[in-house]
Amino acid sequence: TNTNQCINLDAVVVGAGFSGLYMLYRLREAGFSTRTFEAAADVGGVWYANRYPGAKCDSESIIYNYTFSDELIQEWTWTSRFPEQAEILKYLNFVADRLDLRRDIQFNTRITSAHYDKENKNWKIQTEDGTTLIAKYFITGVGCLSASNIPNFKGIDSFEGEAYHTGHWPHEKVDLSGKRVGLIGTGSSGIQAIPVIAQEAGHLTVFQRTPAYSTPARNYQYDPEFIRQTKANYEEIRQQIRWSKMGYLHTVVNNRSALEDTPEERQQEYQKIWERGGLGFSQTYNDLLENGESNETASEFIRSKIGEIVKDPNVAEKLKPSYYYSAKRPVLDTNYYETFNRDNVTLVDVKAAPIVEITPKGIRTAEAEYELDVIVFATGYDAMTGPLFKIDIRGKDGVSLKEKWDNGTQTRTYLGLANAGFPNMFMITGPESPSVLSNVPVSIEQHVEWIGDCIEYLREHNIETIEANADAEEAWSKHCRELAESTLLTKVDSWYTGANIKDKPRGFLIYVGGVGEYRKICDEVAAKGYEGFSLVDASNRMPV
Ligand code: NA7
Repeated sequence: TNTNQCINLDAVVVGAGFSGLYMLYRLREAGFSTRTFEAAADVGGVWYANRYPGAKCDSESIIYNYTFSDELIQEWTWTSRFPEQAEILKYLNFVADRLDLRRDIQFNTRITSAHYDKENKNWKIQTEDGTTLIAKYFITGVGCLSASNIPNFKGIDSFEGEAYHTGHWPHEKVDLSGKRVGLIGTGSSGIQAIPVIAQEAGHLTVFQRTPAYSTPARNYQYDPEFIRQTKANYEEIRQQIRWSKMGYLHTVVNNRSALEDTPEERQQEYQKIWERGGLGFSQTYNDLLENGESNETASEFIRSKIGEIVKDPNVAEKLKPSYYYSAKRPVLDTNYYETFNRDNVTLVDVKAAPIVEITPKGIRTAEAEYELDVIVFATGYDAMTGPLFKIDIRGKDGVSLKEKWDNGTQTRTYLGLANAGFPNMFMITGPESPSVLSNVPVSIEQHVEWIGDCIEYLREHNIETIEANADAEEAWSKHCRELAESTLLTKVDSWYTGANIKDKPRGFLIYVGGVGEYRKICDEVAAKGYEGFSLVDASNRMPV
């Protein structure tokens, strides 16, 4: 092992997913000695880990990639509208090879702590295998949905069959044929997995606590002519997504309230999007996320579709959600509701009769016991703060990020990028940035480029440390909370609010003002010489 080894670097990056790969490239190209550390055995981040049956992305392929390099755009060709996990992982491997990134990535290496050393103005970072890294900059690319959540069910360790969380699916194929499979959770992961597992399993029992609003993905193979045009016009696509509301193409279809249309007109609009497929549904009207009455028109449309598809009226009723559409993460599916018409699929409502315990033989609810060979936990993630809290990050006063944020009750960041008290540390897709309320690669690119430009600026101006000011941080957090409060997103329990994790404080850790607006704000901060930050040079002076 590497015990006691000490390595000096300009920058340490955590994670080799979309964020860490580009951050490494960006800094290395600018001449900074940089190393990326990855706990897994290879590149890919969440796309390395999420190998459950049916795993795919809800963003369209042609915009679910890096846009900074025309070579990468021209040399890579997506096969279908919505990319499957294996294809995204292949893409990230292609990027790692094409940009020759692997030589600066250390795999199978978890970063356990990062402590700022006030005397030496650098970060002392420990790996699990005992190596100490000394770096001027510490940058996290740990993702927002990478710390998995398995509820602490009574008896969970007593189960004698196989058990898997969707986010830690084995690499070798799991044989489910003929088996009695129980799946807990009906978020995006569960809803993607259910139709695929149902085809293989002997019997599938779905344990649903809260039904989701799911709409058809309508995946299809790309036509070569479409790909040719996309590549030829990519610069236009790039500009469009960078300045859009959510990092998607053509986000708002109708720039008007749902209530301005007649019921018949609304029905037509919703039907159009239902047939087109994809996430566009929440953008049919511009007030679905602000106005409860408008929202109800979309919610009711989807409920009526569930009623049409699912043959057993009792099952259909259980599958119909009652909260605001899109206030929880909207889901895309392929044959999800249809799957409940199969003879080998049973829906169990665990809101009505909660799971009491896991037994050696299966799952026992308040009403019945279900004997199972396999349990699939599609139970989600400790989002946003969870991945950061897995590392013991301590700032200049020895206070940990977890303490500073008072375990999440006082999460405060500046621009979702930086923290007062934590000099020379940056977070890619940190709390209070657009992150998961956007097509994430677009948000990642913006953060990486902003951080890269900032570090270059510091070098040019001989600046030793950059640190967010407490008042700027306070103002940013307040702004984020106010924006979120003006929407329906804070009115429903979800992983956006932290309500899915037992004892996690409720908050709203995403900037909802939009990707384009956010980019503008970040650019202005930089143009004003990093307004809201304190920059200190080597002789401890604030430069003029
Ligand atoms: P989600 O969306 O958080 O879904 C988790 C599901 O698991 C959800 O239906 C939960 O019900 C359910 N759950 C969690 N704990 C329990 C317990 N204790 N009992 C019963 N059911 C439970 O995670 P996903 O992995 O599907 O998706 C995460 C994101 O990754 C996704 O949105 C994309 O952005 C990518 P609940 O709704 O909490 O009642």
